[in-house]
Amino acid sequence: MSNRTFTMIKPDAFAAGHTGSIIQHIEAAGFKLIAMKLTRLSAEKAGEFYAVHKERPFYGELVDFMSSGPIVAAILEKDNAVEDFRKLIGATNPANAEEGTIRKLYARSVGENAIHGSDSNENAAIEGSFFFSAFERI
Ligand code: 3AN
Repeated sequence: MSNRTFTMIKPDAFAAGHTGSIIQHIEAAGFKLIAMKLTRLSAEKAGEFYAVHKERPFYGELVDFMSSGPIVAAILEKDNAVEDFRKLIGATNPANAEEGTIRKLYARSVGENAIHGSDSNENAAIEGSFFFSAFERI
């Protein structure tokens, strides 16, 4: 899955009505949609998704936020997908994100930062499988 990555439009960006603009931005950058769904994480599922951050001080806050409202989950395809998508979304803290990145445009804070992008090919595969079965991918 080295040409694929996984993304979520987070509850803040969905609630603010930025879903369409963000998808447009992603497609304009050359990413193809392989799977996509509008869904909502329970606190339990959000905790499972972010289990790697369990020991971090912001874990509880992160789980509460990610289960606070609907999200859009998607698998994206492009050459060098993981790295190119991380560049497209910008730094975790929007205050440090470069101009034109999705987080610079739409994120409010380091906690409520609009969008997720997998940080490795391995995690892209794990995260994609967390949300989508083989039948849900084109
Ligand atoms: P990224 O999403 O850029 O890969 P990670 O993996 O370090 O960043 O963090 C995962 C998520 O945890 C972030 N997207 C953000 O929502 C949240 N997070 C990270 N750092 C903090 C922090 N210092 N305070 C609150 N939330 C944070």
